[in-house]
Amino acid sequence: MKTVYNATHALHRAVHEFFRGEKVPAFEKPERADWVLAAIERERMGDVIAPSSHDDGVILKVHSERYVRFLRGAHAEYTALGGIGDAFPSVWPIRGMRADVEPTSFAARMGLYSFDAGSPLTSGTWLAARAGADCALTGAALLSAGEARAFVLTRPPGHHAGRDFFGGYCFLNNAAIAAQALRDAGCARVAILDVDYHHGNGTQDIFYERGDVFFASVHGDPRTEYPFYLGHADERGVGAGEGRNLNLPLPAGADSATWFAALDTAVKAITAFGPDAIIVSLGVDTFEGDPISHFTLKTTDYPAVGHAISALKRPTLFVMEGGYAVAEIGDNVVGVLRGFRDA
Ligand code: OKP
Ligand code: ZN
Repeated sequence: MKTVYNATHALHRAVHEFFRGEKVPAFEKPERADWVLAAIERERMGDVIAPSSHDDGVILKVHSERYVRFLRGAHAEYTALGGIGDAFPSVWPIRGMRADVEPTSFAARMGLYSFDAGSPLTSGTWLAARAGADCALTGAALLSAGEARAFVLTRPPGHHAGRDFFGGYCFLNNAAIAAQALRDAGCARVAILDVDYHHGNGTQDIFYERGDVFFASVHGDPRTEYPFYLGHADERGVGAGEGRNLNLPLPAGADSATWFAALDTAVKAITAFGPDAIIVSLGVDTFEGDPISHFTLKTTDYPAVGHAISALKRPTLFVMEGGYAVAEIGDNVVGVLRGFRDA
């Protein structure tokens, strides 16, 4: 299985985030990808390749033009205004306020295009995220060229980024970009299976009204878990997307058997949808030792995740999302990929 690796990921290196009233070292850090790459090489999972360059065409089908324009120049704009270090939003257009008028103020645009204050925007965020989109597009092209599987190893992650907003450490939605690329390359139907601990609200947002891309997610119940305001079981899609969104929220602390039963439900629903290709938003923050999540999977459980996904019997692109227990992240990711390959 080839790995498309974003070698420029470390350009995105947030210093702090806010946690329980304190500034703490950012959880989403470069070491995450370094450790996954080390495990890929140690376990001889296959060639590690660089992405090829793609224009913005597919990106602009899943993200709005004004959002992409903002993101590309945001940190330089912040610095020119005297901003120091990483940029954070501080004000948001909540219900009843205007999101259709793009303000001139930089602070106001930071809030317009984000939904939390936990996603530092750094000097290298755009370059790292844009290279990640190239990795996603390269991974999709591998599947279109006949590969049965591939892995996109990138950060920052993508599944919380919606059509015109960032948040949850995510800026460009790599999984959504790959799904759109596969659609454009001739797949009539694509399914995205999100196994990250956190609901992929951005991916759901992008495809909620579309019938051609099925989104299924197993995640911590948003009543108590981030991203809180989306991810409930009654969100089933609208219009052409009716019935094409499946949320399987589980209580924080859910055991592995419960989690695997939900995964099985998702796999059955995707099978019924009949996709031509699968994108897996692969977060391993379901791990028992994850510092910001509350499921209880063990390292020895991860091969069974890959095995369960292989039952879909479709070309499959794994895209890296979360996982913050750095010492174990490599073994957990490689476990999934190995379980899939060896099925
Ligand atoms: C991104 B992904 C921790 C609070 C949670 C946001 C979590 C984003 C997770 N300080 N902050 O889905 O793994
Ligand atoms: Zn997560």
